[in-house]
Amino acid sequence: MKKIQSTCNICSIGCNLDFYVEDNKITKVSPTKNYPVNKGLACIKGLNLDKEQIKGEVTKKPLLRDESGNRNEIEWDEAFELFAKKMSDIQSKYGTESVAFISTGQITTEEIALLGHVARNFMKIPGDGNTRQCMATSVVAHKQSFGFDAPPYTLKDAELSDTIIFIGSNPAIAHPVFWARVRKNKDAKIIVIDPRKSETAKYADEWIDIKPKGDLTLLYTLANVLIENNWIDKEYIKQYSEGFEEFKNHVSKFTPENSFEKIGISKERILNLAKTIHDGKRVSFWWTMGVNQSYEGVRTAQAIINLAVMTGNIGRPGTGANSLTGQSNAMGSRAFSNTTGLFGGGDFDDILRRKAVSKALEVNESLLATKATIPYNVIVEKAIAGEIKGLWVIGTNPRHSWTNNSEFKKAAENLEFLVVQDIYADTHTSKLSYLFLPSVPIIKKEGTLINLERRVSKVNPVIPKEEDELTDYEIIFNIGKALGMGKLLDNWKTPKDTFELLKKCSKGMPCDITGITYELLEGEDRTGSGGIQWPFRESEALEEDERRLYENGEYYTPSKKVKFLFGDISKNPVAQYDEFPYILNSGRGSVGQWHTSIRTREIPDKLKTWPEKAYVYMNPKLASKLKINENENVIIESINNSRAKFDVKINDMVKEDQLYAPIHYIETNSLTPSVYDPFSKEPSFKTVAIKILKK
Ligand SMILES: Nc1nc2c(c(=O)[nH]1)N[C@H]1C(S)=C(S)[C@@H](COP(=O)(O)OP(=O)(O)OC[C@H]3O[C@@H](n4cnc5c(=O)[nH]c(N)nc54)[C@H](O)[C@@H]3O)O[C@H]1N2
Ligand SMILES: Nc1nc2c(c(=O)[nH]1)N[C@H]1C(S)=C(S)[C@@H](COP(=O)(O)OP(=O)(O)OC[C@H]3O[C@@H](n4cnc5c(=O)[nH]c(N)nc54)[C@H](O)[C@@H]3O)O[C@H]1N2
Ligand code: SF4
Ligand SMILES: [Mo]
Repeated sequence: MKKIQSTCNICSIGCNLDFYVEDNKITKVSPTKNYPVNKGLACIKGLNLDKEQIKGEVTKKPLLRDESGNRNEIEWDEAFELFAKKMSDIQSKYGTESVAFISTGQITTEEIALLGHVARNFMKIPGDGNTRQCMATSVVAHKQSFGFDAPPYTLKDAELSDTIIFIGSNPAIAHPVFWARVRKNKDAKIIVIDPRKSETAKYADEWIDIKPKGDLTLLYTLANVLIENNWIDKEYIKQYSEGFEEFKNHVSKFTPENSFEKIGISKERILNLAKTIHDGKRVSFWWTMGVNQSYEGVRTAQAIINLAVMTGNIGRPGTGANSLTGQSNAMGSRAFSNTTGLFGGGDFDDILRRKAVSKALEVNESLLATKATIPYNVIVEKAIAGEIKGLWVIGTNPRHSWTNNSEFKKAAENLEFLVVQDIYADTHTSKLSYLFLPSVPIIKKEGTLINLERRVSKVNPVIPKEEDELTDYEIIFNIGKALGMGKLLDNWKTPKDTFELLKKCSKGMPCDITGITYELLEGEDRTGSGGIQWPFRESEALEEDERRLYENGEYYTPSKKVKFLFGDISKNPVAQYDEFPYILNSGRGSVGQWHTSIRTREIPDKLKTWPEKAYVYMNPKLASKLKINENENVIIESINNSRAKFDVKINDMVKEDQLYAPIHYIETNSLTPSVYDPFSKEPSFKTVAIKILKK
């Protein structure tokens, strides 16, 4: 029996798992004991990675739709030729940018980068990722405030904090292994800011039951109270930040008294919370989708950064303004996808970076993409308008997960050529495809993933591929060949080749990985096989398993100072009013459920604890007012004018005027709006006005 260590590619924690293999079959999966991230822990999803693909439609050869609408297997070579011909024909007929892709944070960094090379450099097409629905807000907030998309923390900071504040974050469900580490820190005070009494809020010392989207007002009010009481770190502000005076002036109008209506938190509780932050010696702030998925997400994330900076809670053990990522490789896609920045970071019009990247890739500068992509929402809008005619979807299921999801259906139906590349042929999106390209799952792949604390870790093939099976890497490579890339693929033959190219691209950047090699990551010694956080430069020695950024107070802005950024409070474009009197909130349902429920199928039935059908949580008082019984099926209509049916689960985790719908059912996103943050273009999924109709 062989033991092979590899990285879980489901959530952003990036646990390592030991796979025991006999006769090319996985006999057992257990969490790697000495891996610094999970230290012998794992969740139900990772532990069932061996059950991949038991349920659901799987093919080894591509599927092509015929005139009567049936899908038939074709040979791989035929599929690559067809892809190249169709996409090139569309581009010559309607223009280069009439073709686009939508990718994912759930494949390896090498695959993401090769896609960036083939599609963005060579095809010159726009392409975005599902990370737009998720991390775009943090990315923009980091870039503007810190000067680079570089989250400050290492996971150990949660163990070292004396005060831990979660804002719009439910790690008990969404980041279970991290949550287990948080809970080990018995001395810390845990505060949860969430309109809903989430599983995390239930456990916390204090639940700040804020009104939905009251966060920006609350954070500005807290900043004002801290300033007025002189509970700030003047020395840190002076030495390491800029824009504080303007910020101070801006927040001076946010008093506990006049904020009450917007946030529903009393003056006493606000003062208490400010005092708790002041009293804490090591305060860490952690935010996730309750912040990012908002029409004012970027400014809210920056308000969290401002609080950490002004109280000196950044760059020290146990502190930080820390954005938790969701998918296994969102961080890889952020640094190396060639969609919103060059490989390794830097704007497309940055002359020096263009030179460095073209040199690293050994290509002419004119090959590099010349501008950032149009965002996801614009790709969908352009497909609906008929300006985009060809779309390549990889490792994501937008027919289910995109906001106002019938818009994606409209887009798909309007396309001349929809290609879907997934490990399952029967996702809602795969089923819409004209050409379906099957890829193998992570257990048959090689490459790297980057977790939420910037840790690069190795994915190793656990069992071999069978005949006709291809990895995403091989599929994308062969598409490049069929498109006629020729010599432009010479340096990209294997994932390892690509990793070496990315290292060169990252040289001198904040995400420098020049010191990392596959060999080091695979090494038996503790350091390398524990994954390595970026930055890790050539000839650097790895002394610590856990490293945080900004310890010397230097940031990546031109002045090296962190910026105080802020803005006015906006009105929720889809706020509740008489006709739509309730709010629909949405997010994760349970530890075992994953997004669009495709991979949730991999968990054995006996372990499934969640309902089959779409449901909402409703407060007992509202249920009694509307005379709705447990498990009654109701129709919910949203401000979109869309309707969907949900079973009602009566539960006091939600307030009387709010419902909560897990995202794992396609119904939920039929109700969410086409509303976005103005800077990040991330959908404002979480707060939409609805009404409830009894059947
Ligand atoms: N089991 C499981 N784990 C997952 C995932 C999964 O699908 N299943 N998905 C992964 C991914 S990609 C991501 S991005 C993460 C997401 O991780 P989280 O963001 O932690 O999860 P969510 O449930 O989306 O939302 C978190 C909380 O935001 C709250 N919220 C809603 N509106 C507001 C508001 O206006 N203000 C505040 N303060 N809070 C609000 C919700 O009530 C919810 O409790 O999870 C990752 N982990
Ligand atoms: N209302 C509402 N909507 C939301 C959210 C919310 O909080 N509220 N959260 C949003 C967030 S944060 C996210 S990240 C998105 C997630 O939304 P999606 O990305 O659409 O969700 P998944 O179900 O993870 O889809 C991933 C797909 O990739 C496939 N896949 C897995 N491994 C591989 C592989 O190795 N190769 C290939 N080619 N395919 C693979 C899976 O089979 C699956 O079909 O949903 C967003 N939608
Ligand atoms: S916590 Fe995340 S990375 Fe760890 S086993 Fe579960 S899904 Fe995989
Ligand atoms: Mo996400």
